[in-house]
Amino acid sequence: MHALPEQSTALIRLSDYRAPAWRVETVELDFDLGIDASELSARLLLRRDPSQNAPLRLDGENLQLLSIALDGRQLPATAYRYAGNGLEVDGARDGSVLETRVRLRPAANTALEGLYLSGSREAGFLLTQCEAEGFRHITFFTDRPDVQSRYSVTLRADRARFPVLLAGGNPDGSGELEGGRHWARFVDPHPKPSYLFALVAGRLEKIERDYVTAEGRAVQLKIWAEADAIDRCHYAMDALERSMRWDEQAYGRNYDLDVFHVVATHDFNMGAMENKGLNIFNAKCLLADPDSTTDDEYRHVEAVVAHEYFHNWSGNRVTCRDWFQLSLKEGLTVFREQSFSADMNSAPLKRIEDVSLLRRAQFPEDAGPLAHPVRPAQYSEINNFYTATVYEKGAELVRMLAGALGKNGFRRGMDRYFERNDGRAATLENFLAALGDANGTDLTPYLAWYGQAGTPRLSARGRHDAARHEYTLTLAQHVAGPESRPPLPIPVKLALFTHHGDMLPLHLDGQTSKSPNELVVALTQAEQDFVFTDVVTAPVPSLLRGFSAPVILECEYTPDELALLLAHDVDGFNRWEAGQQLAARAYENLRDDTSADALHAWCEALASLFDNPSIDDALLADLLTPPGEVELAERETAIDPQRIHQLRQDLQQRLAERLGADALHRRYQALAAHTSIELDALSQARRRLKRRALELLYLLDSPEACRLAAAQYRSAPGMTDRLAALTVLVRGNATQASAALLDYRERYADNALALDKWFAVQAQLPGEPALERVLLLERDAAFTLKNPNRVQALLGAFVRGNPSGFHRIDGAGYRLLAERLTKLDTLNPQVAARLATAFNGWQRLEPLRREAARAAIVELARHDGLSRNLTEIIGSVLN
Ligand code: 0A1
Ligand code: ZN
Repeated sequence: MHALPEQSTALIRLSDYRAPAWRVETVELDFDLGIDASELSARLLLRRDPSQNAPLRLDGENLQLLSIALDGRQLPATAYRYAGNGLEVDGARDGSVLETRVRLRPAANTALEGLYLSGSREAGFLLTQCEAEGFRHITFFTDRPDVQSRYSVTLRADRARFPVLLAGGNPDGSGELEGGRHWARFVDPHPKPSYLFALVAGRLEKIERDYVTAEGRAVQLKIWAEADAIDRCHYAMDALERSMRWDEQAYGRNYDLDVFHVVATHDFNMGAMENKGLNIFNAKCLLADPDSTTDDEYRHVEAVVAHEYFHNWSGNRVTCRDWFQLSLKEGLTVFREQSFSADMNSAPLKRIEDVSLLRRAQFPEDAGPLAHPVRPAQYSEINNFYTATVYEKGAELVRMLAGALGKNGFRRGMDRYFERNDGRAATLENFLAALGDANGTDLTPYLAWYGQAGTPRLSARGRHDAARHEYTLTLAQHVAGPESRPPLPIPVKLALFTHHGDMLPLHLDGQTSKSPNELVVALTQAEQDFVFTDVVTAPVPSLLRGFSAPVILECEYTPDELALLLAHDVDGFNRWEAGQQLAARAYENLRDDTSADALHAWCEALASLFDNPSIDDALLADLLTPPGEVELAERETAIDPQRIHQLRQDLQQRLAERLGADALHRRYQALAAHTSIELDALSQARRRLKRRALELLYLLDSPEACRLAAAQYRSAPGMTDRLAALTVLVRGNATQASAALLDYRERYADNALALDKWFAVQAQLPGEPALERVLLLERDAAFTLKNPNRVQALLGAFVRGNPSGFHRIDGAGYRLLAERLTKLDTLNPQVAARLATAFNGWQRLEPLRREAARAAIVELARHDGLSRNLTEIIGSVLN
């Protein structure tokens, strides 16, 4: 019997949470694997909550039910009902055993949720993706994270076609079967929720390493990939080992199985997945080699490997009670991953990267119709809530808690959290309680952060009393929304500078600070004064150092004050931040045609930093980069993305003029003399600044910059330099661009990840020509809507990474997106829904574009049969 998928758009509410009426104590799964059809027998030992009198109801979607038995007896059709997305069974008791057999169709599964085929029918392999609700596409189950069960899994398959058989847990035997088939069994000693189940079967190669945990457990680390990719797994193996050691040292967390598998696939909806003992990675987050991977991508691989590994404790050993608590594992794990990356690389650069991402991805989300709290109160489709808010803002909230407790206090709190909740499904309240209890403090005021959407604004005003030598800092907070909201606790890390750029010792009543020049004040009310004594002359405050809270700071600095901080702040992040604020003001000078005081101050400050040998090359590259187009748009009301692009170009041109073609040229040549492909910080920094110098030079002398770029393209020792050169040529519409593109297309014809970059670079052609190029590229033999990475590379780069190209005034960009979404949605609803979020913010466009966008979205919404995923996004966006 086939059940039709039910496209219910009913809302699931946090306030409706009930403990499960039925649990599954043990699960035995027995798979007969095949590409077109796989069959699965499941044996569930059921436990009933005696306080609830509910009939047995299990989740199940798109399952072809072959047989069903309860306590050893086949059930007649009258004893169960399978309709829509659930199976109801009569007569089940506490301790009953339910046995079902179902047939699955992996090769026909284009949604990449449940059991599916990666790659071709002939050469590809089978794998599963279960978070959040994929397990119900595999078998009937209580598919919710607060049901934790012990799994034994047996896989059977043809040995020649599926030589490698993997599932989570420890190996528990394997052997031959008749007819060229074989089997392997896995037992996971740790009870787990169904979303952490995984299997992989096919032709895969591996690299291995032995690892001994701090507690003395011998673990085999195995990374698996298809034959053509296995040589690109060594960097991930090193990153994995670093992550494991770091988690032992930083959090005292050890790995807890005998084997740890990691598998790379080219067909994956997200970045990677932390399945217990069997992590599965989108190849773009795992594979790396100098010829096809940029420096930024290397760091990303390291971060994602760490993220998935860290989930073994923050997510797997302690999981979420329900999906509203998603940030409990995601925000926490992103924070842990960020701390790890900061330790492995440069901490200030990492902070700049993270805050840039927050502003580019999360602030716009929080400012538009898709805004939701870090802990949403309701959803229709949970897959739509793997958002920048849950991940990135969630990490910022953990960072504030960690800051409030201090290094040792936070570690104490985390120890308490793991100890109390190990093996359990927890809530954000449990998290705050553990952190607070271990430190004798009440952190519940922070819950307010989890419950409200929107980016708070923090306004700061300083007043100096020359007679009393007092400096009063008035801080106030404001969030758009219901007036009755309680104030949030906002930690503001600050320092005071003299006009000579020296830090002042701080004297604030009742506050002690470890460092005499820096302290954290906590704003807990709507408005508060902080009075500093012994301040002889009016200081320049450096506020929110290290971005101590995820807010928008409003402070009336003069351009000279920002320039002072840009020149002297010792906090690398705040130095950059002062530069960003100043650049935004310089941008406004150009936009509004007002006095060029900020523009002048920005250019002068950067010109002197450009000649300052004590500044790290990578930081300098970041300082020389103004806020991106998306961030600049956030400051406007009637957004014209093409004008923003042009103004930002003008702004950079002014900077380039101030630095001068000769100086840029010299700096470029000096950096180009280093040709190492090493990944050490210095080499990466040089490549970054070299790229920036070339981009700025292009704005002054495009023929010369294109000549240098073409030469750099040809002689590049690695992908960072090659892609940087290609980007300059393509964006600059250089005559050398087509030869370089042709060369690249051929060179990487068999390297999907490198080819993705070829699509993305062209999709980001500025302005009107981008759309034509996208249409052309869609006809390339390598383009397909079936592969999420390829869709992301072409359509994603166009609609999200290219505002001036996508937001055409004739609305053609919007119509293209709407049209492609209807096709994509029939193949892969998750990917379609994510792409559709590019419509977010259309209400703030200038009137012509606004109307064109609205018309395209309304037309899209009229389509019949859209998925629940896409329906929810369109519905919210139109609101
Ligand atoms: N938990 C993963 C993210 C993830 C979520 C959903 C997926 O399939 C729809 C896949 C991965 C992480 O945070 O890494
Ligand atoms: Zn995660």
